[in-house]
Amino acid sequence: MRLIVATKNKKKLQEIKDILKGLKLQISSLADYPRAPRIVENGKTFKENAAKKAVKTAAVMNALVLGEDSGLSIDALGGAPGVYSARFSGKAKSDLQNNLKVLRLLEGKPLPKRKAHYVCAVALADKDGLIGVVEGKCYGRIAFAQKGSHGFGYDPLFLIPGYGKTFGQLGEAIKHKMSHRFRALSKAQKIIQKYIEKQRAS
Ligand code: ITT
Repeated sequence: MRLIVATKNKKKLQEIKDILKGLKLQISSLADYPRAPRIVENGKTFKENAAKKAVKTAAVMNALVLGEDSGLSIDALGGAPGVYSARFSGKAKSDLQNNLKVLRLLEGKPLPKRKAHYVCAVALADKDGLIGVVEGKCYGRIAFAQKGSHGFGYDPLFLIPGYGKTFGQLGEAIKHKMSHRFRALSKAQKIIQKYIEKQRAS
C-alpha cells in the first residue's frame, strides 16, 4: 500500500518513516511530487492544518495521504509559538533563529517557569475526503541553552525532565518512544490498518 506524507520537511518525514516502519508501507512525500498543490497553513489549530494538508493533497493523488502539523507550546508565552513554530522568527524557517528567540523571551525565568509541550496532529485522507485526525503530546521544559545535535527544530532546547537531557542530546531511539509524533502516529497506525483491511475486503 502506498502512503504519501504531505510534508516538505525531510527530518519530519524521516521520523514518520522510522516510526511507521512496522506497517511496511511504500512511503513517499511531496518532494517526489513537485506539482502537488501548495498548502496555505492558515488553520488555528494543529488538527485543522493537518487535515488541510491531507485533504488538499489527497484530492489530486490516487493514494492514502498523511498530513502532519506539529509545534511547540510554551506555557509562559501563552502557548506560543504554537501553530507558528516553523516560522517563529520569520519566513526563513530557521531552527537556530527560532531557538534563539525562545531563549531571549524566557531570559531570567527559572526552570519551573519553563514548562512546554510539543503537539503533533496527524490526519489521514484519500480522494473521498478526510478519514480521521488524531493528536499526540509530549511534555518537557525549555533548557537554558541549546544542547545536542540530534533531531531538528526545537529539540536542542526541549528538556525531558526524567532524563535531565534535551531531545537534541537523547537522540532518535529515545525520542521515537515518547515523542508527540510517536504518540500521534501510534493512534494513526490503527486507522491506517483498518483502512488497509477495508481496501482488501472491497
Ligand atoms: P511541512 O509543513 O512541510 O510539514 P514544516 O516544518 O513547516 O513542514 P510544520 O508547519 O508542522 O512543518 O511546523 C513544525 C515546526 O514545529 C518544525 O519546523 C519545528 O520548528 C517544530 N517541531 C515540530 N515537531 C518537532 C520536533 O519533533 N522536534 C523539534 N521541533 C519540532
